[in-house]
This record gives sequence, C-alpha cells and structure tokens, in this order.
Amino acid sequence: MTGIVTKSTGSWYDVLIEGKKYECRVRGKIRLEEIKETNPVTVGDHVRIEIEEGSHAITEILPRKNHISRLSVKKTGHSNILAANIDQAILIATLQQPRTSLGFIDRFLVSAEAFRIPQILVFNKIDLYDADDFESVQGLRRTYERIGVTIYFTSTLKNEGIEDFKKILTGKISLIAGHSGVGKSSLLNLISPHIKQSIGEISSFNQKGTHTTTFAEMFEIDKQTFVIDTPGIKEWGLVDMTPQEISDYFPEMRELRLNCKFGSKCLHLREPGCAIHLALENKEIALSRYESYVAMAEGKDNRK
Ligand SMILES: Nc1nc2c(ncn2[C@@H]2O[C@H](COP(=O)(O)OP(=O)(O)OP(=O)(O)O)[C@@H](O)[C@H]2O)c(=O)[nH]1
Ligand SMILES: [Mg+2]
Ligand SMILES: [Zn+2]
Repeated sequence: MTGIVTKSTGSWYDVLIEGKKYECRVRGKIRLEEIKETNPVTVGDHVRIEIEEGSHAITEILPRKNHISRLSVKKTGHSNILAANIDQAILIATLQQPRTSLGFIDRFLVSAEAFRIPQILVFNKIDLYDADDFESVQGLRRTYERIGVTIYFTSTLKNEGIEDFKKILTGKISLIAGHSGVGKSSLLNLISPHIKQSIGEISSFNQKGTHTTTFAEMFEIDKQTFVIDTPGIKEWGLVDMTPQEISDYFPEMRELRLNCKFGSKCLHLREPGCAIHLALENKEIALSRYESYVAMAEGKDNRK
C-alpha cells in the first residue's frame, strides 16, 4: 500500500491511505537521495507501508518532486526537512511580536526557489502595526511583488484578510512556516472547522512565541486542498549552496548575472562595474535583497 505522510513526530508517523489514517513506524534502513538529514521521513512524503505482526511500518519513500529544508541547528552539516511534495511555500511573517527579519525571509525564499516552489509571504498581526510599520510594509510589497512573490496582510484578531488567504490555498498542498508566535496555527484554525490547533502565548519577556506547535502536520481542508502547519523556526540556515547557486535563486539576479562582464565566475561582491552592481545602482535590485545575497554568499552566520 502507498500513502502520504500527514504527521511526523520523529518516532511515529501518520500515513493517509484512501481517507484512512495509519500510525506507522519506520522499518530498517530507508534509502534516500540525500544522506545527511535529521529526519528521513517528512510530512508530504509518499511512502510504501507494510503490515508486520499487526503493526504498520514505512518501508520505502517514493521519489520526491521537491522538498524544503534548512540547516539543522542541533547537528552540524545535517539538514532538517520541513516538508516534501508541496505546491507552494507560505511564510507567515510579522513586523510585531515577534518581528521577522528580512534575512530570514530571504533565506526561506531562496530555499523554496531552489526547487522553483512558488512562494507567498503573509504579514500577520496587522492590527498591531504602527504608522512606521505600514510604511515599511508598502516598501516590502514593492520589493517582493517585483520578484514574483505574492504578498498578503492578515489579522486573525480583527478577522482581516482571512478570506483572501483562504483562497490562495484552494486546490493546493501548502506549507505554512515561520517563527514561533507569528500566528500560523491561529490562521489555520480560522480557515477550517476541522483544524483545532493549540494557540500559544507571546512571552512578555522577549515578545517571542513559546513553541506551541511541536510536530508538523498536514490537514485536509477539502479533497484537493491541504495545509501543513509546522513548529516555529528560530533560525533558517541555508543548506550548502555555492554563491552561483544562490544568485540563481534570486529571481532578480538570475538573468542579469548572465550578462555580467566578469562571466559566470563573478560573485557580484566587490567586482567594479559588475552587472548586479549596476542594477543595484539603478534600483532594479532592492538593497535589502542584495544585502541578503551578500550575507548568504559570504556564508556569514546570519540565521535569525
Ligand atoms: N494581535 C494579534 N495577535 C495574534 C494574531 N494572530 C495570532 N496572534 C496571537 O499570537 C500568539 C501566537 O499564535 P499561534 O497561532 O500559536 O502562533 P504559531 O505561529 O502557531 O506559533 P508556534 O506554534 O509556536 O510556532 C497567540 O497569542 C495569538 O492569539 C493577530 O493577527 N493579531
Ligand atoms: Mg502553532
Ligand atoms: Zn557580477
């Protein structure tokens, strides 16, 4: 039998087969294309399961069409896969409680762009934004819409933007990710009566979330529509990528770098008159995006 992993706890997994869920363990050694990861089986994986002595075991992971992963914080050199076989990657961000940094956003987008997974950015908690935040948000909208990222604004408290958010999910498998406390579970609870995720507190000490969702889980909204709620992420480390690969995953650099007079070896860091520098001067590339590129290409520890 083959099915789809809908929940992963690290020790057991829920596998959905024709509308029925089976609790499974992983048997023996599973072979994978990537060797270095902390979680070999992830939500969204298509797997083969067998029944052994009355219990169910995952015996094979079928090839993935894509996956989204980051560098593991706990184990150096290993990556942690958030989900596999998704149609779109949705980052829930906010400018308040807790603020999401542009570096974090850009590393998430690059990780999705590596597999050409469409990206959506949702700024939640707009009820908490002040005038400066709304001004920033206009700038962010220009920066991200220009590179093909769809951007939405929501408030679960005031029930704003929720209908539009719901529409973008229709007919797709969506990964929902972001820092702890940005409101991922709150948003999902609002869009479907079947989803009843626990909602956490924001710590009054540091205005951050308290890691309420502990396991990634996929929910069915209707026959064609699935969402994956994930635990809050503290840091997003890029998995191994060369500067050339990174610039390929910045859509605004992808074409330009082919015209760079320094050729395909150019890192676009300090080379005078390089095509990327010229585009930056002409404001065709946003400064914050270029800064994110530089931090990634130089491999700076800049994960937050
Ligand atoms: N003011 C305001 N608070 C919100 C909004 N959305 C969520 N919150 C609050 O933010 C806190 C965290 O919400 P959760 O939905 O648990 O956040 P999460 O992203 O799922 O967090 P983790 O599961 O820890 O990763 C709760 O106190 C929510 O009530 C919003 O739009 N406005
Ligand atoms: Mg949650
Ligand atoms: Zn260049």
